[in-house]
Amino acid sequence: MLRMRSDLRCITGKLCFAFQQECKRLLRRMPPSVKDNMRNLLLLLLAAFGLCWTQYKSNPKPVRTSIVHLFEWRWIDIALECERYLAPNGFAGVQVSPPNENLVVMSPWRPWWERYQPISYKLCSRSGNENEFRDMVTRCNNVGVHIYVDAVINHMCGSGAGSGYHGICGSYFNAGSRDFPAVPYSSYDFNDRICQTASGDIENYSDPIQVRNCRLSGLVDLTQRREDVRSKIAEYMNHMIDIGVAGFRIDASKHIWPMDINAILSKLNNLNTRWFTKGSRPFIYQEVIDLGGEAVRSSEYFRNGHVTEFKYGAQLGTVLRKWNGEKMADLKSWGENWSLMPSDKAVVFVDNHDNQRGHGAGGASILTFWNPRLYKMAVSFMLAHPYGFTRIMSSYWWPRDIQNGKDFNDWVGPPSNVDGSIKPVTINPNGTCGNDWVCEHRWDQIRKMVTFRNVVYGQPITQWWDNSNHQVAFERDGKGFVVFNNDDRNLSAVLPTGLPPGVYCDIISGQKEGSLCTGIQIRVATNGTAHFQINSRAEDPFIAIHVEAKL
Ligand code: AAO
Repeated sequence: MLRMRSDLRCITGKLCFAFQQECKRLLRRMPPSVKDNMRNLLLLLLAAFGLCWTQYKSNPKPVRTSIVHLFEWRWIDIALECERYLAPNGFAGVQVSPPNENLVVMSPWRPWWERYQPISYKLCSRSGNENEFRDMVTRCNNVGVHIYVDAVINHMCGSGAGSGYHGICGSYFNAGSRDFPAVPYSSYDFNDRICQTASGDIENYSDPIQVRNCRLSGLVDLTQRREDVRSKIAEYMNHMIDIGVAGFRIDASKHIWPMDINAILSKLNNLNTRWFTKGSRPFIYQEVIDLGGEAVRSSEYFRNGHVTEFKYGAQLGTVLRKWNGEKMADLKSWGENWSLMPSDKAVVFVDNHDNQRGHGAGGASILTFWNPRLYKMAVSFMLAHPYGFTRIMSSYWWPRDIQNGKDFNDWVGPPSNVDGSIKPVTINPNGTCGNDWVCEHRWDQIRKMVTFRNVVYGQPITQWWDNSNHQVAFERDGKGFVVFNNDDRNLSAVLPTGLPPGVYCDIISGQKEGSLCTGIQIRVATNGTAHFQINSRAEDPFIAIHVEAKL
């Protein structure tokens, strides 16, 4: 019954919307010679359907549409960031680094990747202890920013990690005999008897069986087919759900059979009703790298939830770098037509913690903070475009040492003190971060495009313009308009914006402060057109306006 009603609302909503669009189109094209009463009649109908549209609009409350990965941040810093920055700027949530106890790696010295080698499911890591984790979840939820945990459940530590009390919180393990008493797991819980490769590692990605049953980079591989393994994993995840987390990134999902993930998910509790409506399920996004050409496909995981779309950053990077003759104008069909997965399944990002330093996949086209001008454009395009669920990367600085295309410092961990503890994220008077934290999410343009995405949420692209080259512009139906100039020539064009007439403040060069604009002002004429000028050498060669930045 409920479902029927919501389908009906959806269909009616879509009809209203289509009718409104048609009226708008007719009005735009109507020659002045047409009698006034005809115009009036259409305006009346438009107003009536405007009412019906408002009634069926899905999200009357301000929406929050993007999450940020605060890579390697301490829980106490994330709690502060939720309160002082993420909530006021409309961020939906935070992806946090793996919170469970991991192997302490001393050589190389305390690499970031030690956190992807679990020793136990105690909430105890370089980011903080369980009390600090609870405090972070509570304080972030209290201001409407939700926590998404990076769940490393495919494996435990590397098979060569030896034995001893080297878990970061002192738990004992023996990697050789597959003994992890702090969970507990024993040799029966691992895939060693099932994997068929000579080395025991994944040797060939075109064989889906070994991709799931053998070790990824030597990491001892759990058998999620076993009931006790499923239960231990679910117990770990439920512990965090009960504390108040909203969902999970499932690390290395490609290496777990989709049906085993499904079985684990079916054991998960509903979200904590202190913050979430009764019956809410955790938001799940699975890390599956599918750039095409391999045996394992993203689509195998859709029934479990969302999936990371790695083609997104790789292809967007190629376009913005103008490689292979690709142009921004080609982005007119951006989305499924570029053989990306269905939008409602995709978690999208320009870069992630792996491919920003040459791990994982994506290749050289990936844009990162090291190339700030193009990076800001890429992230802003992602936030302006309706495709996918958006995740923003927030990094720390490290001393890159690139020789023949490889970064020999790709292992360097977060800013830390001599004892290995992570340094606090300090905030400079101008709002940027100190102590070598890059904080891309605090870059002005990115912050304001997060707001843009919230304002235009649910609105399709209704006008697209390009110069057949690297200049493009598009409207998010009546709510916002963006123009990008990645060309070698200046842009000067009068474009139909579809926005109500008035003066708008460009949120990239400045912002609306009261009735004033600190940046470029864009005047939308009564026929909806506006004149845009963007110098090809501008540091930020793009303009964005939306209805909440109207003066
Ligand atoms: C560390 C050491 C290792 C050591 C190991 C055990 O670095 O030398 O053997 O400990 O002692 C992270 C680090 C690893 C680290 C690990 C554990 O990245 O270096 O190993 O922690 O500490 C695959 C997986 C994907 C995974 C990615 C890194 O499919 O799930 O590798 N990402 C996640 C995390 C990541 C983490 C782990 C998983 C493990 O995000 O941070 O590892 O928990 C192909 C496949 C991909 C595959 C890549 C890389 O990609 O498609 O599935 O990702 O190879 O192996 C073209 C192709 C593209 C291909 C790519 C590279 O682009 O189109 O498909 O080339 O060949």
